[in-house]
Amino acid sequence: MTLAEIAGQFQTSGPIVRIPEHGSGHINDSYRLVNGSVCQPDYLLQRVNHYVFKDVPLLMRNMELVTRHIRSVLMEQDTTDYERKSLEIIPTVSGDSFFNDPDGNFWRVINYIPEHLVFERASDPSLAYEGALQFGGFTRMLDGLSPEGLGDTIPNFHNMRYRLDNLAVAIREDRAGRVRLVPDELAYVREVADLMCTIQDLGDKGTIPRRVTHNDTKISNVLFDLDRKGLCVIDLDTVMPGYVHYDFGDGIRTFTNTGEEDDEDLGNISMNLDMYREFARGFLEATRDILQPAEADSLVYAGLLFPFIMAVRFLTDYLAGDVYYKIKHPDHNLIRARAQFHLAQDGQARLEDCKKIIRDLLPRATK
Ligand code: GN1
Ligand code: MG
Repeated sequence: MTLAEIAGQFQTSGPIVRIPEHGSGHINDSYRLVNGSVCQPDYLLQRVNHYVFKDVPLLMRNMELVTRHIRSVLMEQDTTDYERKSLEIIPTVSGDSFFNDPDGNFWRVINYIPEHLVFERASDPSLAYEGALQFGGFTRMLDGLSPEGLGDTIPNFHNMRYRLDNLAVAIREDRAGRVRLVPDELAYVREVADLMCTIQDLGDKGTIPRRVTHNDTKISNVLFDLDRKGLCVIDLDTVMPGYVHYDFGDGIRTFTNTGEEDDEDLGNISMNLDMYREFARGFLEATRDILQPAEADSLVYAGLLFPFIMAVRFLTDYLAGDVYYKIKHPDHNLIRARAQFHLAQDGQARLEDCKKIIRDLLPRATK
């Protein structure tokens, strides 16, 4: 089927005149459905990667629950422009949330939010604050939705022990013959593995509560308006039960990094504490009064965990022969892994400063 035929399966209004590719995700393919009628909206058509997301119907059910809940919260708050501030699933002509094509691909259409900006890197602290308000607001709005109603779109997605086990399998199998190329990286993993399981262990013991979490709170998953104010959180594929640390942590990983996620020059990479402070300030402004003391007290470890877990995942994919992430060149996953390990190390070096930043932002009772 052509893209135009697939787009025709959905309840869009107005003639779709162009379908250019859209965005920079590592997993799904996205296209903008450009409306020929100026008074009708554009849409976003996405093919959901069913190699990564094994249960797309479950994923779409989660997405329906979450988008509906967020819209109802925004409407209660009397937000006039809730359409620009939330995602909406556009149903197929038969009323389903996705379309299954004859080749077995899964497609969905969502609203396209016009006049937005996307950033791959935070260029000033106000972006970190604005982005954090969005992700913190997401946590806050979903505080009223029970995580037990959602399924795991990717089981154990941010379970550090599971990711370490997967790395161990990739090392044992050595499918791409690359294990000999990464002795330093593997030594670092062994050295810090226990520290990086801090959040997982608190969760396993029941010390921190499960919540509905986004699980991909990178800066490029916030839309900003043309005045660089946060508008909306996007990319809800990995919304599932988790810990607040997952969302705080991936935000810290991407908003504070002075380099690129895949920077070859490790000298460019560090954790910028001004960004850290502003991200933490925005996130805690939105979540301060819903967080439990045990969550607040352990939040700082999330900033280490996320660069590290991403590095472990990139490294595992490198050793397995690049089967998961889209890559631009053969060493891409290795370069990503090295960059993220470097950021984790920098976070370790700044841990005491980060603790102080968070302590100063919390109300006295949880200090
Ligand atoms: C993937 O597809 P994208 O870019 O939204 C990944 C995230 C990683 C991210 C790294 C389902 O997200 O976990 O943080 O790449 N998503 C999945 O940039 O694995
Ligand atoms: Mg994503």
